[in-house]
Amino acid sequence: MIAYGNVFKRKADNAVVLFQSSLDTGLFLFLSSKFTIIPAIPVSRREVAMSFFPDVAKIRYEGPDSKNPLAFRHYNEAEIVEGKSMKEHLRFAVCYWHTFRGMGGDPFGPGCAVRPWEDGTDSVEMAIRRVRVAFEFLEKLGAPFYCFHDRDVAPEGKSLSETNRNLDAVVKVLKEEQQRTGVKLLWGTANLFSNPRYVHGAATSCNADVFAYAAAQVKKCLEVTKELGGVNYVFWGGREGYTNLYNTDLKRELDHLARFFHLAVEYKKKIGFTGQFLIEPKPKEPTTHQYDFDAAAVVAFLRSYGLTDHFKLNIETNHATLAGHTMMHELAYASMHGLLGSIDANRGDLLLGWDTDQFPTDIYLTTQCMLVILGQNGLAPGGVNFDAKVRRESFEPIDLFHAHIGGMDAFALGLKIAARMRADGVLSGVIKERYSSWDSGIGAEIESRKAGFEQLESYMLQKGDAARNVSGRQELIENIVNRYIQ
Ligand code: XLS
Ligand code: NI
Ligand code: NI
Repeated sequence: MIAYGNVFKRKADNAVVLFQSSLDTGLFLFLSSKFTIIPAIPVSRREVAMSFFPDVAKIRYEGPDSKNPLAFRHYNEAEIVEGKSMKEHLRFAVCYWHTFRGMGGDPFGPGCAVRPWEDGTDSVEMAIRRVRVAFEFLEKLGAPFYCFHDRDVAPEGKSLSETNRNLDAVVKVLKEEQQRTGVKLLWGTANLFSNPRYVHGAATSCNADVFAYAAAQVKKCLEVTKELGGVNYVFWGGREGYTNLYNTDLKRELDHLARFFHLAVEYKKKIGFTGQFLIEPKPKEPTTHQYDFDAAAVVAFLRSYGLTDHFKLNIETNHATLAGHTMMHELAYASMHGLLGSIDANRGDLLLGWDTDQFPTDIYLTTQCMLVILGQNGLAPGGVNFDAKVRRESFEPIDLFHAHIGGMDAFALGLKIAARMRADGVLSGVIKERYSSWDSGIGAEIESRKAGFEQLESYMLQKGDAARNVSGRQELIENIVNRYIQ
């Protein structure tokens, strides 16, 4: 027997009613006269019975006035902004590690998250069930992408070959679920930091065997990412860095890191993987001096080692702030080099000094992100990945929905605000005016390389002094920005 969905809206007052089991035809016909059926997708008895989030229906857009906590107020995936749908602009991804593996453990206590589907093991069977959980979540949320580390999705075995077999078994199910739901892989990545073998780093380890193991792991992860149609591949240098220079050969470690990336590029070409390679900067944690400190350090590294044609950057908010920058600065810096590829959307806590990976809710932040992203005509093939976790105190499964709905809405609102500001030319006008001395006269001559030191000296000797400066009007501009943020 097939029931047509398990969510109904009462015609009389529009109240949403959930039916958690399948219905027989008589009852179904009776209900149809009293209720509007929300999802028109047939749901088989088996799927309804297997639901891991039985109290949550597909999250829908209800508009800014909605008070339904399980609805979008701003993310309307089909809505067109600057000629593209919100879905295409934002390319939202859910991360596997925090959302499906995070249990809320911290240095002071174990995880306390309630996840009824977990059986407490790290078995392949559990990993496969978790894939079903993940895809039910993704489907109900309406996020078009997900991201994973190899070790999030499948457990490590006793040897590399057993580990690879475990991964293959889970990848088969991931593929099946991708096909069933249409959800795609934004990026895959290898976890080169959790296992004790990576204590001194992976590509930058003092132990050459560890470099070899990391290479084998990335090789496999590239194959798997290709198999799943991943459109990017991320390198986050988890333990690539150092704590003490007395025992560290800085130059040798950085040369090894570059060698590792060149080998990855070679292998990517060899297997015909067409996804974009991304490096994710982070300044501290776990090591004191992370090599990929910030966007500027990564750009300089890529340039020094001839890698700029093969890599872009995946910029994360909380990493930007740990580096003493704003997210907007990091995005703009990567973007001006043509190297902004994707973002890890989250936020830190102003009062805490570590990577708290909270969900983004600040509209100034999301507006600033979207100003840079729209300014470079989008992120594709990259996207907006929520590398974010619910607080330890938010331990129920429903909190995962609240967190993602809030993050998606914050970005959708930021997108709308940024587009309105761009349509009115508020900031572009300010910047154009501020730099107008470069558009003609001596400014244009400097930019077009017509004027050297001698010409500049005679120009100034003749003029006597520089033209007077004008106010930067910072406060006025902030007030104007505030008119848009509502
Ligand atoms: C950790 C990083 C990590 C990367 C993927 O701080 O953000 O989650 O995004 O390895
Ligand atoms: Ni982080
Ligand atoms: Ni990240």
